[in-house]
Amino acid sequence: MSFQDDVRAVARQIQHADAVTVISHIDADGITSEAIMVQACKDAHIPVESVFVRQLEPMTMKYVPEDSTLKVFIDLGAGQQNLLEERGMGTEDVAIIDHHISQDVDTPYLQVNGQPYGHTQLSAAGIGYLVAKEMNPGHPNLGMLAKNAVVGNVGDMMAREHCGLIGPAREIAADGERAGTIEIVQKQLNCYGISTRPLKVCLSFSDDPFIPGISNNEQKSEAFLKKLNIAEKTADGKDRVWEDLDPDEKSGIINGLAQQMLATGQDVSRLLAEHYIFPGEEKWTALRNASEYATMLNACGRWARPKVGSAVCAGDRAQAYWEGERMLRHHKRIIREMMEYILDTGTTVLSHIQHIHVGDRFPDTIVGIGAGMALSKLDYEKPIMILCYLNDDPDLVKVSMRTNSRMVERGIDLQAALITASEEIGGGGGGHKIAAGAYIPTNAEEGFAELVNRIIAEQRK
Ligand SMILES: [Mn+2]
Repeated sequence: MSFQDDVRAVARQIQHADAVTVISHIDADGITSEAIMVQACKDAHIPVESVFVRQLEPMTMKYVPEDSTLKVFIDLGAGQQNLLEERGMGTEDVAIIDHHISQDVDTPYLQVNGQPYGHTQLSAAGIGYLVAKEMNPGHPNLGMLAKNAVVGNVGDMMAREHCGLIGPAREIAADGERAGTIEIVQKQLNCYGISTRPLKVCLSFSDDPFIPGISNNEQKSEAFLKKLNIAEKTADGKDRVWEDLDPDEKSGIINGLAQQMLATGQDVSRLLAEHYIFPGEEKWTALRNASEYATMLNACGRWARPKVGSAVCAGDRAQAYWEGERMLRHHKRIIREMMEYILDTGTTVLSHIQHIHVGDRFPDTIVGIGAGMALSKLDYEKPIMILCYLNDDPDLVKVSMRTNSRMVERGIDLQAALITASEEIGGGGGGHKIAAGAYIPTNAEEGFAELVNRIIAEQRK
């Protein structure tokens, strides 16, 4: 079997279904995945409903209806096939579209997953798009589906490692470009917020790559722009954003930053990246480019309104869009408050990490993001660990850790550290080298930071 064979098999399973239930995850990849599958089913005249879960686990299985619909698990399911088996689901009841590590069970559920074929930079939304395209290659909404797929891939950090999408995900972006829904802009500054962030803010927030004298420094960013004679405001007094700049201004900034980096012996290989712009969306809105769009969807999901995000993906630019905008503003405000709380309270600094317990002040769904933001203002050499309580489970503490690319290059692997440490005390963890999380028993909280500190100390080169 090839990857394409798997795509085809899942597409056929869906096409033969009388009705479908899509079960998906609440982040940007999950939400775009759901939107893609719902659209594909609707266009094939298959009745479809959907369910979002924060995680597929014994407690959330109750949201998966016990009816005769085909259950399409997307962006989850591969690692939880035992739950499907325990439910008594057969191969004819299930199709799994996922990009997480698969778990072997006795029942050979139909699954399409890029992992075994080496497509490690292809998220669930990307695979969902390929299934939808296989269901109807001449799909009239292919451009819209491709756009959603690119948002999902970018939201799941598939463009991070190579400063752009690669492989099948890149081909999907090219499909969107052909359909006129996506504009791929090459050799742009590797930064976030190109459509809505004022220039100096956009520059000062970039920390991958870290630009000495610019990153984390809004005043110096402003001075840098002034030196290059780049106006910060438009004629009518609005803050200009990266997208507003003309090509000469963009290359002026890029050259200036490259010089600044080279002068201090920095590696400039991550300075440029590909941007994915959506020309059909309003300028100066979060929907205008893939990464800011993904943030809006994540905001909807993390504040328990994934269906709002889904409606935005399906094209709602009225009520759902306004609600999405509101969630995004709220999301950013709470994250800023959390960052300020961490900076005001201060972290406990150990030899190799720093940590803080925020109790139940902030929802566990945003603690990791707040950690990353706070770290950009703290000692970057010491990964930050944030502990918080869960409002629905007093027996567990959520642990979030963040570091940055410079420390990953020096050997830090937060995923490995948290898996080892949490398993030692009866918890569980996962994630990536740069960002990871774990759940640990509340009674094992004491001493956990010291345990992780020892592991991180051994990792440091
Ligand atoms: Mn995903």
